[in-house]
Amino acid sequence: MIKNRLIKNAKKIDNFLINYLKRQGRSLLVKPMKYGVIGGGKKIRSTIIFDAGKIFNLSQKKLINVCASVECIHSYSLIHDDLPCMDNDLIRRGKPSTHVKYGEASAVLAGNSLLTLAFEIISDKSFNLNPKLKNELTKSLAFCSGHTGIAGGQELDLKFEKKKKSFNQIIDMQKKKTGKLFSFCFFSIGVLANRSNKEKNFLKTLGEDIGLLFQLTDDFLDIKGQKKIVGKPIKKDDKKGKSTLVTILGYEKANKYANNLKKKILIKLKKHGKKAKDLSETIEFILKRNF
Ligand code: GRG
Repeated sequence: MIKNRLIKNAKKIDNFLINYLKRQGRSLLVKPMKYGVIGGGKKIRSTIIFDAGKIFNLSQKKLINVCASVECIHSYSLIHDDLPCMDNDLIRRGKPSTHVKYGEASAVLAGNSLLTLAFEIISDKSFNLNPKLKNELTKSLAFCSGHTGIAGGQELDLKFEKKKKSFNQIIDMQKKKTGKLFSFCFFSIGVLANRSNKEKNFLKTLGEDIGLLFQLTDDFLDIKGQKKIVGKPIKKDDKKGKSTLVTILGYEKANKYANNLKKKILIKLKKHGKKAKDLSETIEFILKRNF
C-alpha cells in the first residue's frame, strides 16, 4: 500500500536527518530547520528514489543520503515559497508556515541552511561512493536546484502571474519549478547504478515528466482539493492569476493531458516488469492523490 510505504519512508528520512543534525554543532537555526523539514510532508521524492532504486537493485541504505539531500532542497523551496515576497502563504503541511512560526529572517536563514545541508549530506564521507560519481551527483543536484532548475522555475512562476502565457511556456516553467528535482531523483539512480549516458538521460526525462505530472495534480488540488486534507490553502491560483495548464486548457482538458502523460510514463516502465511495481503504484498515486 502506497500510503504505508510513504509513512515508513518518511520516518526513515526524518530519523536520518535528526541523527545527522544531532552530530552537528548546535545553532539557533536548528529549530526552524527541523520545523521545515522533519515531521511533515509526504517525502514522496524519497519514495520515488527508493522505488526507482528497486528496479536497479539499489538498497535503501545506499540511497538514503540522496533522499535526505533532496528533501532538504525541497523543504527549503517550500519555506521560501511561502514567504511574503513569494506566494505569501500562512499554512503549510497543516501547520503555520515556517516564517509565521519563527519570523521571516529566521525562515530565510533556515531555508538557506537546508540548501547547504543538502550539499553537506550528499558530499559526506559516510556516503560511500566513488568520488567521480559523487561529483556527478553533486553537480546535478546544484544544476537542478538553481537558476537552471527550481529557482529559475519559481522566477518564471512569479513573472507569469496575471499574464497570458502559451502552453509551451507553462510546461517549461513547471518542468523547471517541480520537474527538475524529480529529474534529479531519477538521474541519481542512473549514476548509482553505473548506467550509460543514454540511460541516464532517459531517466532524467522520465523524472521530469513525473515531476510535471506531480505539478499538474497540485494544480488540480488547488481547484478541487480540501484544505484540511491538502494541508495548505486552496483556490489561490485563480486569485493570484497563476499561469497553469488549467488556466489555458480548462480543467477537463488539463486532466485529460495529465492522464495521457501518466499512461506514457507507465508504458516506459513496462520493460522493467515486476521490479517497477512500486514505482508504478506511486505514479498512479501521484495523479489520484488528494493531498
Ligand atoms: C532553489 C530550492 C530553491 C528554491 C527557491 C521558492 C523557490 C525557489 C521555489 C519553489 C518551488 C515550488 C514551491 C515548487 C512547487 C513544488 C510542489 C508541487 C510542492 C509540493 O510538494 P509536495 O506535495 O509537498 O511533495 P509536501 O508537503 O508533501 O512535502
